[in-house]
Amino acid sequence: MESLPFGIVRSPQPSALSPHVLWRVRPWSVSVRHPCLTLSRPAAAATSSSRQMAPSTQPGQPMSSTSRYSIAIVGATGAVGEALLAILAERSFPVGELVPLASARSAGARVTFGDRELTVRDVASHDFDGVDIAFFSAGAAVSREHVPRAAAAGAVVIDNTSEFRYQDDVPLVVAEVNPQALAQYEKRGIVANPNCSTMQMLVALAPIHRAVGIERINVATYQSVSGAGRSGMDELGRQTAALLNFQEAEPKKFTAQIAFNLIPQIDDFQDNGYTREEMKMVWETRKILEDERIGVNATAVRVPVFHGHAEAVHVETRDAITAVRARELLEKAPGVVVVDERRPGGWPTPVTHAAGNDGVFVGRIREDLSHPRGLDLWVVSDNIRKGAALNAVQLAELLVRSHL
Ligand code: NAP
Ligand code: 2RA
Repeated sequence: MESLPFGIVRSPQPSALSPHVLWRVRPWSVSVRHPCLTLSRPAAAATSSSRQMAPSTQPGQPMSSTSRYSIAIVGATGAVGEALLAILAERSFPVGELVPLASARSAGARVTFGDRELTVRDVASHDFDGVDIAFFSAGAAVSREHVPRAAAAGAVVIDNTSEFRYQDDVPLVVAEVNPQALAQYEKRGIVANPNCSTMQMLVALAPIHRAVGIERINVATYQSVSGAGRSGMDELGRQTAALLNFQEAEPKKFTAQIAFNLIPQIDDFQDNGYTREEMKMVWETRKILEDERIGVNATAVRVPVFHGHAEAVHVETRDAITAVRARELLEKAPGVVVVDERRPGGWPTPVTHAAGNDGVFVGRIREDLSHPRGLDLWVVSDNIRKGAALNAVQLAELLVRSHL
């Protein structure tokens, strides 16, 4: 049995459907939870620097705090929850007790935290009394119901869903961009984690905005199926296997076939013709950069990639900036890894750079031929790590360091 990239295994046994090759899908929801991390693939060009991203602690170094914190993770069996468990352990977050929570469906299941096996409990019957930090990553409806009672019980909630992001008394924080906003968590006991597509874009754009101001952002996203959770990954795997075996690819999770295809709709349509995923980039950019004047025009597209979102970003700045100056700023920016050589392979991709890594990778930096103050960038990052779990853990580190 030969392993191929991204969880597809090729069997030497001929198949009735395909006389030469039998393609099967590894059951990643069971045994390969994060395919990019477990399959052997060439080390990404990025690896040496991409893991050294955090503004608050260096990966692998223990945090200096002597206190231990009681942690709850709601959605611990999901794609983001699993990454939260892994990243808390990797970064030696000072965890005392850790309670993994999910729905009644998963109660009793086991998850791994470092060298510990923990039993998942049902959030509906969980009492948050005594929890210091609660990570919520189980969808907006679950947050709507359970975040207020977790906060009322005294936990500081770091919410990965869209439920509280647009509320004025809840800070929306990217660790490298607006850490100062975190102090506002005291108003409600809640901090919101931005959406993955906004997160990586703003890590890359904040240094340019600080230097010369950004007037307008025009962005097209190329978003991996893991952005839709485990069921998104399952659907791409299942459809790919089916099509390679000359079978039908029936869409269930997505609104059209995703294998070997692109879908120009993520989330629901709004009255203005944009999708909610696109409008999140408008609302969140303005809130995080504290600048209501910035124009954001987004087109969000789902692509048949397992891990890592990519974005073609075109900005119009207030003052002109050269590509050389922008590259200098980005090379010094926390969280950013510049991969920008004008040769084949001199740019980042989801597979070779982002998947399983912490950085926001920026390449194809160039001045826009069609606009006197235009700049183009290609921005790639792991949507589950920096786009969700890593930023949430960075916020917890900042809380512990300065607030708790
Ligand atoms: P996922 O893989 O589908 O996992 C969903 C998790 O939520 C599972 O642990 C599931 O537990 C739990 N859950 C579902 N319904 C529940 C209920 N009624 N009560 C308690 N727990 C329930 O999804 P995901 O990708 O991890 O995303 C989780 C959240 O993070 C979503 O709000 C998503 O928008 C947000 N987010 C995701 C990304 C990304 O790139 N994936 C990025 C940013 C933000 P069971 O095992 O019990 O079903
Ligand atoms: C997606 N941005 O990629 C979403 C995940 N929150 O679907």
